[in-house]
Amino acid sequence: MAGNKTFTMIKPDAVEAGNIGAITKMIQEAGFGIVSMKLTKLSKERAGQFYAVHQERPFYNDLCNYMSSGPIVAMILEKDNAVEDFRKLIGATNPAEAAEGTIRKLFATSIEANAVHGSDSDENAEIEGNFFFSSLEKF
Ligand code: RTP
Ligand code: MG
Repeated sequence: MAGNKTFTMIKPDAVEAGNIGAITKMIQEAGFGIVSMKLTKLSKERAGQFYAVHQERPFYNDLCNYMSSGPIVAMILEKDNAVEDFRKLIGATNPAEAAEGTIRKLFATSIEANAVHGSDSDENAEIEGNFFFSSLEKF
């Protein structure tokens, strides 16, 4: 059975553009509850750890620079079938390919500066939530 938690970040481009409120509203209106939430900033090293799975990819260094370029909002979200439903809500990685009405279609500016992150599995949702939140910050 699919898990009921996922993890997201509102990425630096969307925070910088003033879209924290609009994106959070879309997330809640889509039926996700916010379990944990914080505004923080990743160092390049921490961004590299978070995206370590991509370290052999050509875009890795740019991705780490971008993800550490400004504040982000980290959230643990709750909903039935959370991982899959959240990835539907955010749309394709490249906003040019994202479906109408998705968060990336509305707010992303490029394949890199694509407004939001969404975990790709229940296992990674757990790992990524624990990357940002202590047990005291999770309810
Ligand atoms: P995310 O992990 O952030 O939710 O995004 P995703 O699953 O849709 O895409 P993924 O393949 O995991 O890539 C992670 C992030 O790396 C940046 N990226 N840049 N320049 C490029 O070709 C490129 N490809 C990916 C994006 O910020 C992407 O979300
Ligand atoms: Mg991914």
